[in-house]
Amino acid sequence: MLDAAYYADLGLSSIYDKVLEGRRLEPEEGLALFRCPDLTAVGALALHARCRRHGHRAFYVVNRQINYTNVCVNGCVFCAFRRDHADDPGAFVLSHEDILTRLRAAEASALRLDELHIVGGCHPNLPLSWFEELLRRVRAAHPHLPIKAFTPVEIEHFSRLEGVSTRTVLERLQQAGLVMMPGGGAEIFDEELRARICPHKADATAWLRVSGEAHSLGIQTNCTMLFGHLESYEQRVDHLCRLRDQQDKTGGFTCFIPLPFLTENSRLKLPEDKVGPQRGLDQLRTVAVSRLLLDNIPHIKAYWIMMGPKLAPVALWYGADDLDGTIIEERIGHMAGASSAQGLTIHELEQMILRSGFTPVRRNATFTTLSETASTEARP
Ligand code: V47
Repeated sequence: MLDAAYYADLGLSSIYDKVLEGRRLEPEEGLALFRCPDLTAVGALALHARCRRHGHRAFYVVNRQINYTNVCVNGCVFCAFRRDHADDPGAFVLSHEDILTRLRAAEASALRLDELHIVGGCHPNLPLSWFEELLRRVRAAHPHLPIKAFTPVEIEHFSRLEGVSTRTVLERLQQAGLVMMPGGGAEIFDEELRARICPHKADATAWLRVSGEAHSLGIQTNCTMLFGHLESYEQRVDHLCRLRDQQDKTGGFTCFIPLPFLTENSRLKLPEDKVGPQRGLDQLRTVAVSRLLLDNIPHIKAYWIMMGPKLAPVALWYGADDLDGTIIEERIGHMAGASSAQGLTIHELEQMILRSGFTPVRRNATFTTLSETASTEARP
């Protein structure tokens, strides 16, 4: 498939050369990849870049997600998870005890967890001390368990509520046990579109600044892009390049997760041409272009909850190297119509990876390798 003459016919000669030599692509080249009529040609380049970094290894994590509340002051138009007020139907806030009970049950059934992923809405009156105490109690009860918690949007919200800097918030949470931050809330950085879909949320500058502050404190973070809604290819490329620029400066992004927009129960209605079966192909293409443009971010996640358990492993052939994990309970995607299960077993995740021709690697929250299962199946 990696035939120079074929890429020349597609008008992608310089991209082909750069990918094979491991050189950086320009934004216009990212755009050309989004517009290329042959998705498999784009995928083959992304596979090359992915295998250069990770060979045929594919990562997963034994984790538990906890959403502590869905009450949120941001009112993002696309979000089906949020409730605007604490007394709205379906609104919830978990107590510390609820969270610890869920964790105990998860550890009892899932052997040993290697990541606890905690995120929630921006609640109008949970003070920073509530989160510090939560982290301390989790750390006391589960000292081995790496805690990945709070997006840059939540950090910015805690800082505004508390009247202290985002840096101080990060330092206090780090003291209490935070080791890693998830990448949610980035949505799409373009200011004009952000003003339409999430006008009250921390803006692009704040999101990137908080990520950089976390990196400077030694907290690794992830990053995301919500796509497949109203954004153009130009806005996707702009988003990816802003992440790449930030990474050049502060270097702490570990994994990028492209999140395909799920439409159910959302107030954001899509035009006719944006819905339909071609969306799966667009997801594979977006994974591939992300792998090719984000030359300085080590991992690309095909999040099986949002992409679905059939398409996510296919994305391993299009540049992704991680599928996320066992999860156990997920709300954000499921309230927006995700038809995937709530969780997968270790066996199911490993089989998914093996059947796709890759070698499963169990990792923890910060992507430290814990164990590798030898592949028994022939690779296509
Ligand atoms: O911030 C909200 C997105 C994110 C919808 O860092 C939606 O390892 C699709 O960020 N359709 C939360 N997406 C999930 C997230 C995440 C998940 C797994 C791992 C990591 C990580 C991060 O989900 C939100 C928002 O960008 N989202 N609504 C929707 N209807």
